[in-house]
Amino acid sequence: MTEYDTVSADVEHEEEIPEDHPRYQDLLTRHRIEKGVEKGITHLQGMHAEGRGSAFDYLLGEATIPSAAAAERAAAAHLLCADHPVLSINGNVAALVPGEMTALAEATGADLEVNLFNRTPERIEAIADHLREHGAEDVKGLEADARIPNLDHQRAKVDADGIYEADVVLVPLEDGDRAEALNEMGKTEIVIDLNPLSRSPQVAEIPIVDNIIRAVPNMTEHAQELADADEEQLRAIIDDFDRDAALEDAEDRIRSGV
Ligand code: PTJ
Repeated sequence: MTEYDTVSADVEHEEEIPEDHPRYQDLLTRHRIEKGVEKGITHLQGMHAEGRGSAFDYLLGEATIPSAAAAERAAAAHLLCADHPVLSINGNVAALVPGEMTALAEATGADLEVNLFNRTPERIEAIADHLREHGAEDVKGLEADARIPNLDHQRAKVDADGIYEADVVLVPLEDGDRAEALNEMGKTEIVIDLNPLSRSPQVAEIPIVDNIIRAVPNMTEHAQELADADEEQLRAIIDDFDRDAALEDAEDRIRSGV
């Protein structure tokens, strides 16, 4: 199949997308976001976010570049070392990688917490149900009994025994203000974002410039492989990772196309 062969716009099930299509991952991603909007999980703004991400991914060659692979390993090590790791879920994350986030939570002992930019009780419930349908047992974010300081009302709502007290938080596809506010709370932030210039990866201790549909399974694989590693080995992986070099490398790849 060539890049110019088309796939019907009204694909009902993702299995109908041919895996040998050269833009398979992009078509799959778009399809999942559309389904997410239809199910009331993903906000319409999530489509714009996806379009932006897709453009960066195209320029990165739709592949995990080596600096992102190193970030994914360091992120897995951080989650394994943490006292209380939490994986934050928004409408795009829930639509794209519900089962994969559940598997990562299981491999690292992390909690899953729904935390939305455009928060409504209906979306929170729909996302929690969707995660449960994909194997999640305990989903946080419904209590919303604590607030992230210095952030306006809806976006600041978190669970007191979840993101609020977490030491390491994975915040994928996040808006910059919230990432900065979490950073100011002193949390170790792991950010997945295809735009290396976005404020979220810029403030993260571990910025992962990769498509979330590749990044999360990669992190789970690392976590499974490192399950028996001791703290010293995990800290060595974390210390070896250079966040500034990784951000620079991703930007170079996007600008140069090499
Ligand atoms: O579900 P809600 O209400 O919490 O809203 C979620 C969105 C994503 C709409 C909201 O957080 C938002 O508007 O985010 P931004 O500011 O558009 O940022 C999203 C970032 O994610 C952008 O920098 C995109 O490049 C990046 N991105 C989009 N899709 C992917 C991605 N990064 C990795 N993988 C993707 N598939």
